[in-house]
Amino acid sequence: MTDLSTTPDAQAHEEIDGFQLVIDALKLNGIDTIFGLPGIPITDLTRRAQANHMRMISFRHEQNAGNAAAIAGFMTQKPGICLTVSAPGFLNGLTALANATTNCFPMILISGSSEREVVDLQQGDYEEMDQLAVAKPLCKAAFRVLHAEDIGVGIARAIRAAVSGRPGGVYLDLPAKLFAQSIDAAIGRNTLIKVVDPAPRQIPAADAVTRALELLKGAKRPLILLGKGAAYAQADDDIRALVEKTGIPYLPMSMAKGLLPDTHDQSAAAARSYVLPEADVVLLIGARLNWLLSHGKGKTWGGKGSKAWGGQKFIQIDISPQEADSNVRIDAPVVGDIGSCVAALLAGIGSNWSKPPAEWLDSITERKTRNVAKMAETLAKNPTPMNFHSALNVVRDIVKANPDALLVNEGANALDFTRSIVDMYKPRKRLDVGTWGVMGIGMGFCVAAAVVSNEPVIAIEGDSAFGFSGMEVETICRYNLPVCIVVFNNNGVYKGTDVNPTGGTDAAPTTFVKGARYDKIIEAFGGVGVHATTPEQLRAAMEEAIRSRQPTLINAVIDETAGTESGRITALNPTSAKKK
Ligand code: OXT
Ligand code: ADP
Ligand code: MG
Repeated sequence: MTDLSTTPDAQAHEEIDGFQLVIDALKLNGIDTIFGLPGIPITDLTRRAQANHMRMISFRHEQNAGNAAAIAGFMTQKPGICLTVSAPGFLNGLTALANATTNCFPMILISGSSEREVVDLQQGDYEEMDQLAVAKPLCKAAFRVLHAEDIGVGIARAIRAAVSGRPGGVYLDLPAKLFAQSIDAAIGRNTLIKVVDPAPRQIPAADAVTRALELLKGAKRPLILLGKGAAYAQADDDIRALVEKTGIPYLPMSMAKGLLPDTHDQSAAAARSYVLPEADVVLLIGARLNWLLSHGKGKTWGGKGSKAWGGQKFIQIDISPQEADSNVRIDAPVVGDIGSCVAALLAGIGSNWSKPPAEWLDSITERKTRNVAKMAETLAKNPTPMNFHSALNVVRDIVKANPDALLVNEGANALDFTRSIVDMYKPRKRLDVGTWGVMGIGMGFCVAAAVVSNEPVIAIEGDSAFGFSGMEVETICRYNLPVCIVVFNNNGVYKGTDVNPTGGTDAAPTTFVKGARYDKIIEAFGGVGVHATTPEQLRAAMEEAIRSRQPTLINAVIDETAGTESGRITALNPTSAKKK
């Protein structure tokens, strides 16, 4: 290209193109990382993002880039950006966008798209698809930008939609023609918007706070439930103060583990099935009464039938005013951001709040002690082959010794046992399958966790779960990320023992190649592969992975008979009503 910038005329007409405006708009808003996969029409955008000192993390499949963006959003409260090509690339990213929206993670999926005129007349363009229409029902908001002058507004709207109120996924459609448009540089730069206060605080109404405190004060068996909204809110000190000043026992949902250390005296996690039905007043902080909490009713909550109310009164802190009453009556909704709501409750509590009755606390301690002792006994066993417990006993120690490390976790048994066995010590360190129980978040989450935090990342992966995103071990090696993947290899989905009932040669649907060596996969890309058949080997390999910060994959051989169908959620498997 001829450099005309020295001539006075060219100076007067300095131009800026759509590529640069997108990059400048993101950077202006403090976004410094893009997770994506190049191709028409966004290849140059990926190159130029890198040339402009953005971190451009290139994946092998868009779904993993999308999952990375989503969890980066959860960790940072800034929208994670996923960049894809049109139609198939967009669709690959869309699953992650929908999952982000379901989990209330802020994320923006930016996809290039084909020529509007051709797409709208369905004339068969390259990768033709009306992406905006497809995305709309699956995300919080969707926008398209047609003119370079509107890029600033488009990105500002996407950022606000992703992080304000209940966070979620946003789709931004950028047609191929937009990137090449050039406009006067000064005018173009002037169109960019630095979003002021993108997630404004939402102060709860004073009467809502009073109502909640009245209810809590009258409780004989109060319980606090912390959800991943509480972890997202980054109001860690106030949440801890609220728990400690009231003396109320609390239960962390999976991704809220570590908000207070799991070893905290007031944690009732080890007495979950006792406290849920017994509690009389439950304070929900950033947790929905969805399937993970049995919809707030039924036997889990002491109800007489599967849908019967257990008699609890609920206080619910949530930023979404529509969340209350979605499953059972909420007697005291407190609508606002968690930071403001918890601060308001704390102010109302003052210094002479009476702790819950000793009878309630003692009965919880008794159950906890019993369950913890039972667990310790199981963990101390050393069977051959390893089972979930003997392997997780090692992981538990390693996480304890490295409380800043992030723990990514997916699978069924590999998920459920890890959740209850491995204690977390710090907020937002446990990243898992979330609201959908989705498989495939593993390697995307690992990449983002390492890129965002620069801390070591440990992934505990069922062998099935790992398969959904396994090719990203190349990405992990390429960026030399400090990720230690442990594949709990029990030869299948849930377990490896099913057989084809016909006696035919096809494998049973839940089983994989027996004795597979997942460790060999990472060796292909220069990472460290370890085959571990004993807790000692597993411990040595994990310690070395954390010390060296080398990408590592440990194939941990687990007894193929040890798992349960669907892990802890066996009851959700439909069984035929047909009489045999
Ligand atoms: O109180 P009780 O006595 O009940 O005891 C509880 C606690 O009190 C106690 N506890 C403790 N005891 C002692 N000490 C401590 N510290 C302690 N802490 C707790 O332990 C128990 C259990 O506690 P928990 O877990 O808190 O309680 P509970 O009752 O389990 O809680 C209920 C739930 C619902 C909140 C909880 O179970 C939960 O969060 N569950 C999430 C479940 C989930 O999301 N599962 C993943 C989905 S399963 C299935 O869908 C799979 N698929 C299909 C598929 C999916 N998902 N996605 C896609 C895209 N395609 C397909 C597939 C393919 S899983 C899967 C792969 C599986 O195979 P893998 O090879 O990957 O994995 P393996 O199974 O390992 O082979
Ligand atoms: P879990 O699965 O851990 O129970 P959920 O995803 O069901 O958690 O619930 C998270 C809730 O937190 C959502 O209802 C969401 O609206 C809410 N939330 C997220 N961020 C905030 C925030 N900053 N302030 C208030 N509520 C929030
Ligand atoms: Mg398995």
